[in-house]
Amino acid sequence: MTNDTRSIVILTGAGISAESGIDTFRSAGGLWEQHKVEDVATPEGFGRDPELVLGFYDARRAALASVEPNAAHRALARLASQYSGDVLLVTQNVDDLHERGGSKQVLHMHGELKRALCQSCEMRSAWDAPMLGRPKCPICQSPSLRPDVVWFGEMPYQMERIYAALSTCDLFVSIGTSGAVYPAAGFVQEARGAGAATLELNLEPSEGSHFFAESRHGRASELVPAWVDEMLAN
Ligand code: BJW
Repeated sequence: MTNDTRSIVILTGAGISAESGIDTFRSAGGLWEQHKVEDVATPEGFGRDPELVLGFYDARRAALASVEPNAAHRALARLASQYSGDVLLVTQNVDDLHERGGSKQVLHMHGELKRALCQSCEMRSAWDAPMLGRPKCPICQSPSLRPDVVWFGEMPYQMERIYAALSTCDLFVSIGTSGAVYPAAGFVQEARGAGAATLELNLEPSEGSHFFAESRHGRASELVPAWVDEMLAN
């Protein structure tokens, strides 16, 4: 966060979308109080009760139509378009609010609600309809679609690219994530080990707060635009 900062990696989690009206996972009343994580976010849960899992993701996909990006999403888009250095935006979120907030390049390490993964041909495609009725894969016509999201026990997407960016960045910023889920929870240590400055922006101290050189606590819609203003003023 000095004038020498050229390359920034930003990690976002559910907290950045909370003020848009999307439930987080681990807060009181959050998704994991409404559903057992092992039932809806593991391949084993999907194998046991695919209808439950498809219905869970159908409802969350449909809910995207009634939410809007907030000031934090828009501020990150502004940073990426105006900052003179490199900005890599990595999100754990499966919503599309970064894109709708103006971000052109978003790396969705846990997949996307609006994409389907065919378990038969293993191809991925854009998808914006319910999956409960077992629609056919647009590529192979098999009725074998699942949401293109990363469940526990599965490998998150584009890890090589993320670790490469973490190993060379000057600043790592974590926004609105509990630091409870790996490998994302370990990014701060990777970046720190490579000599980067580290900053947490979260409602409250996360599980990994002590790993960050600096933490700011409050609502993402306030903290993120203020931090972006600082970065662009430097
Ligand atoms: C605000 C706010 C506001 C609120 N403003 N802030 C033991 C040790 C270490 C690891 C493991 C272990 N046992 C098993 C593992 C591995 C496992 C894991 O991490 N388990 C943990 C439970 C311990 N991980 C995996 O299996 C992953 N795969 C893997 O590890 O592969 C092997 C591998 C090895 C080496 C390299 C690479 C890979 C896969 C994890 C997949 C996670 N999937 C989910 C579901 C995705 C689809 C869906 O959305 O349904 O991803 S689970 C869920 O948690 C979702 C989220 O992306 C993820 C993180 O949640 P997030 O974003 O942090 O949300 P919350 O609710 O937890 O926190 C919100 C935060 O916001 C809070 O702090 C609030 O305070 C804050 N907040 N309002 C600012 N207004």
